[in-house]
Amino acid sequence: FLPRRDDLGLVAVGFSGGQCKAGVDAAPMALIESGLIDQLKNDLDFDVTYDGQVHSYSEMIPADDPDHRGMKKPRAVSAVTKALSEQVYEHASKGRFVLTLGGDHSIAIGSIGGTAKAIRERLGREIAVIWVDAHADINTPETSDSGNIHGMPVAFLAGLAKEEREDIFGWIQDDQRISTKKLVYIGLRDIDRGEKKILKENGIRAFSMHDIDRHGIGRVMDMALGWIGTDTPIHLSFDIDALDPQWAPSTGTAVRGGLTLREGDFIAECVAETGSLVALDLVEVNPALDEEGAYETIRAGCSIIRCALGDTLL
Ligand code: 6HN
Ligand code: MN
Ligand code: MN
Ligand code: MN
Repeated sequence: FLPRRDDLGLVAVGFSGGQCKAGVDAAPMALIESGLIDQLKNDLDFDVTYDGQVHSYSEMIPADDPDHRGMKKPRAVSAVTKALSEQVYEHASKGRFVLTLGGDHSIAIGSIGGTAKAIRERLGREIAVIWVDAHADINTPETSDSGNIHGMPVAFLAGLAKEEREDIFGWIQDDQRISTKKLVYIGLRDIDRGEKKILKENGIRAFSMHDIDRHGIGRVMDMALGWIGTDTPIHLSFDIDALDPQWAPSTGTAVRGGLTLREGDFIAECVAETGSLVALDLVEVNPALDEEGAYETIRAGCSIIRCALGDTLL
């Protein structure tokens, strides 16, 4: 069921509306300017299908976008993720591996929605999602303290949050949704009260930094991949703030006590080893924050992408 080993669709999304800090929209260009596409083509031998654009989908964003159920910029995030889901679907339904460069983490509504639908149609299979992050991003509009939608994508994808209005995520259909049973978190260390309750009530498998300290990253990856099971198509959504700020300082919601650079790469390598990875998001790099650290943060992002694509495996 795997995408052809050498065929990769790249989608660059310069969107920051899921949170309040400017600059995260500049990440795709920064990653590309650091040489990412050449690495994919020359070092990893991929055929890269890329339209050469960083999409902001600004033409889709309504001028008037008042808060709704406490959500900030709900129509903007909804319109952007809908357009992105169609682009990702296009690539995935043609059998391409899809790499989405964010942007803040709200864009995963589009990238994962598009992958889930394409894999269902093409293979009749439900995807698993590995969410690597300091945060669980599973707030509903009602449990969120911030109203920032980058803290909610998993709730919308899993159907824990729903909205009737077509212009505010009402477009999300069942075939774009994911199962909480096939969702695994790695790296958590800053979870809101309401999110803890949601994780518990839904029996969601989560490996926090505490679990990584206790068992080591090797055992944690065995357990995480064991939970998903073999032969399940995997979408890996990697928030750069999973890494410790020592390695990735340029991000909007940095939390100390995170993964080392090697642990981040190791997670990506283990997922690559399964041979089941169908799509990858790299999100929340913000080169405008901690500017001295931006180069290191971008380098860490590129490294994770290469590792997830099997570059470092023998
Ligand atoms: N991210 N839990 C906090 C919130 O605002 O809901 C932080 C979310 C961070 C989201 O890092 O992708
Ligand atoms: Mn996140
Ligand atoms: Mn995060
Ligand atoms: Mn918090």
